Amino acid sequence: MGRLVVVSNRLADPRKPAAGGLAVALGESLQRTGGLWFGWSGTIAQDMADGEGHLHTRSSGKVTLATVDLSRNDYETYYEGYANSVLWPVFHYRLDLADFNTRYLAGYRRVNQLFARKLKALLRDDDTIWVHDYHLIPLAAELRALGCRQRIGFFLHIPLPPALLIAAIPQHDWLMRSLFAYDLVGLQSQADVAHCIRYMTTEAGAELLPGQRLAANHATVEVRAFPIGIDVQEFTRLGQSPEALETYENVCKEYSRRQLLLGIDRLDYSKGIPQRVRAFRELLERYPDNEHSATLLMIASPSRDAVNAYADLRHELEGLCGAINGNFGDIDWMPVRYIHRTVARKRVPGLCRASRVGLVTPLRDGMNLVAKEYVVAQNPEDPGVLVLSRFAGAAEQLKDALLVNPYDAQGMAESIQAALHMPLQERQRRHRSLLENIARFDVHWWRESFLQALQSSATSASAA
Ligand code: ADQ
Repeated sequence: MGRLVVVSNRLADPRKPAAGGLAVALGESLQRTGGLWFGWSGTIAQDMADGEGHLHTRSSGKVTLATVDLSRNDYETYYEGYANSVLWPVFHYRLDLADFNTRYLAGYRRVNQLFARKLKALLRDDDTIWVHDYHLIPLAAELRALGCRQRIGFFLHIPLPPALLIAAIPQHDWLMRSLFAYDLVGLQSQADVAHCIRYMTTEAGAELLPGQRLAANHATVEVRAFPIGIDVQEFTRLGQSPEALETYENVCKEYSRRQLLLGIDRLDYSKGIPQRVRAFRELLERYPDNEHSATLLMIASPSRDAVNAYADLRHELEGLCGAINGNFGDIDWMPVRYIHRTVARKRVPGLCRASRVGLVTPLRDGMNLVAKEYVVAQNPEDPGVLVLSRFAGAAEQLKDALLVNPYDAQGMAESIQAALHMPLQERQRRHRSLLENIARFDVHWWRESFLQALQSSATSASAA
């Protein structure tokens, strides 16, 4: 394999200490091949015309980081608009929250064309290109239109919904057909793959060939599931850091008379946070033995504040938490502790380990890495219990979690009660089995299996 080129909306310097598992894993392949990571700089240039994008390059070890700026209009239409007000809600099954403004599509196409133009100038013939996520679905098609023949793979980090939901997007035909410009399309789960195949065969007139390859318009593309994992060793090391140990001890001391339930997410409507709080209220109502004991610690990091649906969510959550504390709380017991902030990454393992129950209950999620982090952070001798939404991609792998339906407050309350009373032996058995799966299918497995499949994909797009 020649150089690896990674393209994503935002990039992270893989050598910075704050880099997460994904950045580190991609960084390893980039270092090995002297690769290039390309994306948006994060800067909105005030006086720039649309689609101009000044290119910045810098080195981090053997890796080149190349970024472009966006104009304010491009940022609003491509990023806030088409990516986060059309694709994000629809792909998370929320047609009600989608805003199909035609200006957004123009911005999305313009920025994908800008990325293609800027990237093409940096490419070598034997590069392998790996494009990430919903911001850049048509990027390969734009690169092919400029004459690029390199192998190009795509990985979608969010779910792919059923065909009829995709069909609600006014430009779905153009959007989904652009996937045929890739050699390989990677999705998080088998359910997503089934949705993709169904869409392509019913809506795009594609033929399903052996080896999960789809053919249409003289092009073929392979579609496969590559469930993303975490860097188990890195997260275990993080759990031994002074910050993680200090957090663990402080939280254990602070809540020594309580049973702690932890929710940690980006504040996003896909994460099912209000539904989780309602299930917790149901728990307190139905099972009074939890009074003065069960305490829900919810840490939600600020996210996409400028998009309206997110401000509504914030208000709903503040009202719900306030009402529970008012109705159920006592002078010495606040049932819900809601914190609207990002905690330092090194504190996450300590928080997970100190919690008796990990509540990971999204309404829909591509994978959900918090579920895996929670399991890895546990003490194997006395592990906490993972309560996991069956609608997270992770549920396909983590069958020994307590799987719940986040829309069913009563059912969820029953599962939380079961988690709080689960005998030690059962907790240990479930934890062992979950950990085995998470360690086997870690982020390195994910990266290697995707890149190997991309190398061996023999489709028409790069061979034409
Ligand atoms: P996200 O929706 O961002 O990612 P997720 O997989 O849950 O979601 O990962 C979030 C990461 O941020 C975790 O590492 C977690 O520890 C951290 N985090 C979350 N809230 C935090 C907080 N308040 N403070 C500190 N850290 C916090 C998208 C898709 C997912 C998919 C990933 C990876 O939506 O479905 O799993 O990409 O492909």
